[in-house]
Amino acid sequence: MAEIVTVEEHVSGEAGPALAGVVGAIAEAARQIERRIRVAGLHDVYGAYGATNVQGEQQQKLDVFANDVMKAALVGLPQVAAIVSEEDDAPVVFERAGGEEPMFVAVFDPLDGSSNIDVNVNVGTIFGVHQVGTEGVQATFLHRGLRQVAAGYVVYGPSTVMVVTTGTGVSAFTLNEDGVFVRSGEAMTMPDKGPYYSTNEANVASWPVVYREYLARLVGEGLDGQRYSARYIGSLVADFHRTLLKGGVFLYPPTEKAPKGKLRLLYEANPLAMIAEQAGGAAVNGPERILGLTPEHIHQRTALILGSRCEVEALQTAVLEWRA
Ligand code: AHM
Ligand code: MG
Repeated sequence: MAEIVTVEEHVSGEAGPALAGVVGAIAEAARQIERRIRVAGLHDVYGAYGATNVQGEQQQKLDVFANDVMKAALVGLPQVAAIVSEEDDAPVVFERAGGEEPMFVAVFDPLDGSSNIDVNVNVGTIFGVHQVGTEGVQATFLHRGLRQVAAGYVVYGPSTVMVVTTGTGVSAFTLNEDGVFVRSGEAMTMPDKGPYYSTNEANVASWPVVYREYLARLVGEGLDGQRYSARYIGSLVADFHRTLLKGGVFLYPPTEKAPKGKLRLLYEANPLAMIAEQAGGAAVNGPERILGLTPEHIHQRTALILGSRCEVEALQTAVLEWRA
């Protein structure tokens, strides 16, 4: 029988117990979120909560539940100095004594894919972890994605799977019958090129022309003779998870409604970009590498093109030529 390795044991082996404690707490929160989602129809947890978050979006009851669970899991850890959540206007900074131990900031989107929450379609949790440096906690919020010491996501679906990197490859953990995330994949790699593009095509008319031409190329002549098929769920985690396993490209370009892009740099784009790169893929905002961007504020939005190396590089090259 295969050896059973939990996500916390795995991360501890890769990056030490302090970081493993943070990832383990997120796994525990995900276990609780999964339990609530699994029986959501039996309880009064579907629908709107009645408030809007700082992004002006209506919060769903499950958004609020997931945010509370994530915060409760992390607040108790002495090595977590602060958290940044999509659902909270400002970072929450904890009073910590400090000392020799490493300290971390966790950034997360507690429940991503709000339009799919009420309809029994995949949703997810996305997280990144930064280590607090000598420059202090406040500066850590605006670290570039390159400085993440861990990143990952949980996709709640037919199976609930947590995908994690600490900078030495990508591993997957499947939630078992006992509520434990057990390692089910190691050294995961994304195909260099894949069969699918994943995007909200209803926005095409309001994309910059270079993105329209790129999409027309994927469905027309294709790349290197391979033409593409479409897959779009509308939950970033699920669309990315498929892209990681099967290859291809996810794109959320700038639109008229969201000229800087819709997705958030800190807790959506950066964690998935780190996973993509660690698996041999790539992530850009058009011209630039996502992980190299310096955030100006915690809820900053970005265009996001993410997936197999071949498709992402083709897009980046086209954008750079178009701008030249
Ligand atoms: P959310 O954080 O409010 O859930 O929004 C993010 C979601 C992503 O999961 C998904 O990629 C995107 O929004 C879908 O947007 P659209 O409905 O415009 O296609
Ligand atoms: Mg989100």
